[in-house]
Amino acid sequence: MDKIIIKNLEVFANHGVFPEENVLGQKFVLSAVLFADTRTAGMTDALEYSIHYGEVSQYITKFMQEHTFKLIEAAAEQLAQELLLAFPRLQAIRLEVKKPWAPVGLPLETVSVEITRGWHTAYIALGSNMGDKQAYLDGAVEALRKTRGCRVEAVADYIVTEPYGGVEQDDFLNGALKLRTLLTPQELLLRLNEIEAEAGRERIVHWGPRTLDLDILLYDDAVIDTETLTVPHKELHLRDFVLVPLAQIAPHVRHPLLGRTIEELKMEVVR
Ligand code: PH2
Ligand code: MG
Ligand code: MG
Repeated sequence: MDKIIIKNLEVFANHGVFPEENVLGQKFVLSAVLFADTRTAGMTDALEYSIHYGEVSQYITKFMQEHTFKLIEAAAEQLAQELLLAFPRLQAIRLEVKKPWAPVGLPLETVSVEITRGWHTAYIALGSNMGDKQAYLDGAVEALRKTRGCRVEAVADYIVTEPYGGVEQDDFLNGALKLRTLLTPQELLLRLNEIEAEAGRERIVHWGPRTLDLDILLYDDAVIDTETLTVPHKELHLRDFVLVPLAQIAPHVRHPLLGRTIEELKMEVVR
């Protein structure tokens, strides 16, 4: 991807673990690589299609002056997040925070942290088979819209489906949505669990009736297998109640392990 680069912006600020640092202040030097598509700006010569590096520099300066963190890790993390939220064309950022006068008592040139953060694309499955099913699904979409660092970009039509998996229970209402997010997969999972809990979700019978079920189907091209999280979702390719809504919003997206598109997977399951 294209880059806009800000190199060695000096800011006098008060971050540090030692109380003296918070009072006296010192010099910080920041560099940022802004990942964004500059093609349209390049072809039209119009700033509105790009990111104003002057505004970003001002934003960085103000942010560093107005906050006091102990760690440069925290300064970098919070600043990267704020920039990604404030500049819509910014896809990702590599941010370096240097502290050349770090009070270590030794003649080092500088210390620094460098992080890369950015927007990710996740697809979430929604399901409910208790109470006001539509209200539970709508509530989940709304809760994600309001979550900091989450942007709901598409919501598939809900469909009524028969229970799958052998447990005798009421029909489901199922759906899927596309999310742009700054959260890591684990953070996203915790947020989804919170939203389920707020909807009164109780885990009594495995695969049993539920007010609200939110599952991560895909997260970029990530392949994750931990105790608490498996991505892509283990049964994504077997379930028509997932593939039908997902194919409506992501027909050409490819399953990172099976190498088939969602539309292809759907055609194999829905006959
Ligand atoms: N979810 C399950 C088990 N069975 N059946 C349908 N139709 N829809 C679901 O969302 C569903 C299910 C476990 O997550
Ligand atoms: Mg589920
Ligand atoms: Mg679940």
